[in-house]
Amino acid sequence: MPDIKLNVIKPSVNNMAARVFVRAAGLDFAENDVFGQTRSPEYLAICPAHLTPMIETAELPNGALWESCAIMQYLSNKHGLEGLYPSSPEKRAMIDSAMFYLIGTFYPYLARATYPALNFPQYPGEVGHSDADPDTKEKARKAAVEALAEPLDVFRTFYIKDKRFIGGDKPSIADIRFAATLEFLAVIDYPLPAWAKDYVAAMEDALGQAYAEPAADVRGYIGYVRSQAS
Ligand SMILES: N[C@@H](CCC(=O)N[C@@H](CS)C(=O)NCC(=O)O)C(=O)O
Repeated sequence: MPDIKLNVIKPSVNNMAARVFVRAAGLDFAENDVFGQTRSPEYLAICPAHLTPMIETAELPNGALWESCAIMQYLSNKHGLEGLYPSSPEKRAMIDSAMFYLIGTFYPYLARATYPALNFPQYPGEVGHSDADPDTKEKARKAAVEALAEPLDVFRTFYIKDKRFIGGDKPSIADIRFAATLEFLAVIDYPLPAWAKDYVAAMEDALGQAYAEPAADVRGYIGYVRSQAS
């Protein structure tokens, strides 16, 4: 029986991050597809936040852990994955900062910009979740698309800078989280700058099947929603 049970929803980039990570790290895992089951009494009993990705292991105090970045940090710590999550305080600080910046600033704009096209429910607190009229929601969505460019460029100018990846020559867990996130922008035909396209290609090149297999599920879903919309 594998060490790690990873509960996933395959079209999601939050899940893609964890799915790429366990493959890239060569961990012993089993994926459990919980599409449509995250609000069942059984799932809620384990994960009251009804979120994926979520790992289950008896070694954790409450038996479960969610939040993609926390999962990658925990498993890196547990298995001593120095390459993906270096223990040098300075290198680690940059990786942590990039992940917090992504989750706290970049992703909320990206979710507001893309979730309507993906047919995903909005993040809590988003205008899409409120009783605002459709025009107001569309205005907020367009404003989020506009707002994406600035934090996106921060990844280039600050976190990646003159290196290949946030992690340096090799991808780190922050790179896995960032590259996976960029995948969703295809659903709105976001004009990804050349550097970002090259970056995703470099990630795919560096990680091979570990990246390609989970990415295919996200890209397949985007292809499906786009075919339904046209
Ligand atoms: N910040 C979280 C976001 C997780 C998240 O939003 N998961 C969604 C899929 S994209 C989910 O599992 N939703 C199911 C539900 O709320 O019932 C992470 O990075 O893991």
